[in-house]
Amino acid sequence: MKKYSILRLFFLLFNVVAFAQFTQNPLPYSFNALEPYIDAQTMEIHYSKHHSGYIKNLNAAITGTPAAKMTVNEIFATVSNLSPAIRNNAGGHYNHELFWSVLTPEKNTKPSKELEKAIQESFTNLDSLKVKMNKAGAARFGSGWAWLYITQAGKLAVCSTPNQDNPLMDLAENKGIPILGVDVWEHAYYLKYQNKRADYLGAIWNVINWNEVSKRYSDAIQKSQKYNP
Ligand code: MN3
Repeated sequence: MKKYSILRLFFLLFNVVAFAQFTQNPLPYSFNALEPYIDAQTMEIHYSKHHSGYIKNLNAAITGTPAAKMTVNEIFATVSNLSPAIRNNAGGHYNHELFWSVLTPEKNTKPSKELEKAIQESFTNLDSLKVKMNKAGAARFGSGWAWLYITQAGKLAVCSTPNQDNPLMDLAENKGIPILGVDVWEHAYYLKYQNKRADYLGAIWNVINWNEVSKRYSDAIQKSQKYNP
């Protein structure tokens, strides 16, 4: 009986190691931390239902396929050859991990000197960047994302993607490394803002974590310099 239990435990652990590919990081703040700009109920449903749903569906979609052994970046690099379920749910997982990290209840975070310089080069100033991001988010028909990303030429740019696509995907129209993403699916704002997506886009700048965006900028620039010496 005891031997049976040990075998059973081993089998269970094997299953966990072999099949639980992707997991959800804890939210770095409480559900109500971004009030009044993003309400607690939206955050709770968004994190606990939508994001966790993408992870569950992603793990189901990769099981028994070559993608089960890939990192999320490897999945994006070959996503045009993978199933729509893997594309949608890998994007859904990655995009939300990025989204939670670039939001914060901390007030007055600012772009680093390095990022500020890049913003001035590409957009003149931070306000023009916000206008451009808000336009990209408002113009996205249906569901999708607005992105601040680093192009393959190493410049900052703004784009939008449909559904759960992102600039890391091999099939993206605008390819690069995203450093700030704004979710414009209705589930991200509807409870508080209803049909007023532009109001949500205007409010979200109050809770952007510029420390994290600056860190992502610096990491991505170092990476792109490695590829383009
Ligand atoms: Mn979402």
